[in-house]
Amino acid sequence: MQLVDNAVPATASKLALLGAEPAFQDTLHVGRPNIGDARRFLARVQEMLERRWLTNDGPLVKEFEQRIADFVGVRHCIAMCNATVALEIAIRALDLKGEVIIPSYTFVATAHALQWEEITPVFADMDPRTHNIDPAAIERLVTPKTSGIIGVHVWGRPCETEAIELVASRHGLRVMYDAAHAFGCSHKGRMVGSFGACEIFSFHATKFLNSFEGGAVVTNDDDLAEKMRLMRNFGFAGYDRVIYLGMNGKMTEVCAAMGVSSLEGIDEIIAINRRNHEAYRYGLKELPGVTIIDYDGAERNNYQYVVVEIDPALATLNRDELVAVLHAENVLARKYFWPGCHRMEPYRSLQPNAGLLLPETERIGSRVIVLPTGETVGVDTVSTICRLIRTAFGHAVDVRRALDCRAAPLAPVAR
Ligand code: T4K
Repeated sequence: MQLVDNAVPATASKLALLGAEPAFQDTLHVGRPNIGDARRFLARVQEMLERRWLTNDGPLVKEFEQRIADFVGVRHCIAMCNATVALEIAIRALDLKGEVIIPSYTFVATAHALQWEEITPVFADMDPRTHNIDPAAIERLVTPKTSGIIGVHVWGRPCETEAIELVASRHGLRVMYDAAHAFGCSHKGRMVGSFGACEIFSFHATKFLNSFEGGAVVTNDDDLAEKMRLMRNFGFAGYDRVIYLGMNGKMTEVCAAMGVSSLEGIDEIIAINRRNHEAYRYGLKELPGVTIIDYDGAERNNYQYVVVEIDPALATLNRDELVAVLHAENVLARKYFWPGCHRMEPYRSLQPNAGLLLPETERIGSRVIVLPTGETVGVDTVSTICRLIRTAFGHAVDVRRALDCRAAPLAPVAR
């Protein structure tokens, strides 16, 4: 593996922000889809077209569900059109009401799924060591209106499920997990997907395992599974019989074809992600104020997110300055999950003081940067990105001056 030489930052003039050509001609994205074996996918699509069964619980969806359930080791998998709808259906099937406690540090879909069901998301602070919801913060937010908790396994690193379920049992609350990031990960040797009443995966194009758009609810609860299966299809329990308020949450056959093909290549994708993660760790080693978040080597991980924390007290540039440097190089690094759900609408207006109880979410949220990885990113690319980061930190004064000039209003033209 060719890795970056940590010792030698290039000269400042090599940075696009300071006038050089961008290091990359084509934009590097966080979330560039992994395609896997396109021929196998296309063969499945051809068969699907010949079968003329395109959606509504077709054979590819059934196969995808069975394979996911087997992989995770649960009794039921109900595939859906995306994880947001899967969250909504699960929330309704669990009969959550009133207030539900969730982290603010998550993709806004977790909060929206509740608000859409007219349930108030109550934002709990994170544990800064894990970026996951802090069980002690949950306990402090329980009120007579609280009906449940949705934990989010941020970056695929599992929540403290034991502590969360203890709080839940003390207060009689239901627990479910947004496992959008955590397919293929384990917690204490048990696959994510089998915790709480149910868990939700996302197979969106940007996820390491993708079905274009897609998601799934997995559960060991037979009754809950049956209810969600019907709710996914308008609540139909037979040709002319509707027994629940349902919606259209179905996964299409073409999405399932992509999902099955992706699943067949999962080991290769994880190996690539892991290799890239290690290359980033090596490339950013011992850079003051820069920490790459780690995965527990004793567990199964998908390594789909390369997450770096920049400590403004120790690093020569802050997170936003580094993002500007990388964007100028066509590296579209992302500030997930900035600024936190509580600062997004409608929560910002509905709960204007929520931030007062979220100091760690605010602090960590302003430090995190997510870097590109996946099938389209090779170790040479990782080396270049790390070298750019080292160069920027090594020439912070020049970088800051260039950013100040860009921000300054144009001086009036002299006559
Ligand atoms: N819960 C959690 C914790 C989640 O993180 C998510 C989704 C959900 C629930 C909801 O799951 P779904 O309902 O989506 O199944 C992206 C994804 O769209 C979103 O699925 C994901 N989390 C989130 C973390 O990332 P954006 O708004 O950042 O997407 P966007 O359009 O900026 O795309 C990201 C990058 O990927 C861009 O630079 C472009 C690139 N890209 C994207 C697509 C779709 C490509 O190169 N090709 C593509 O086909 O949310």
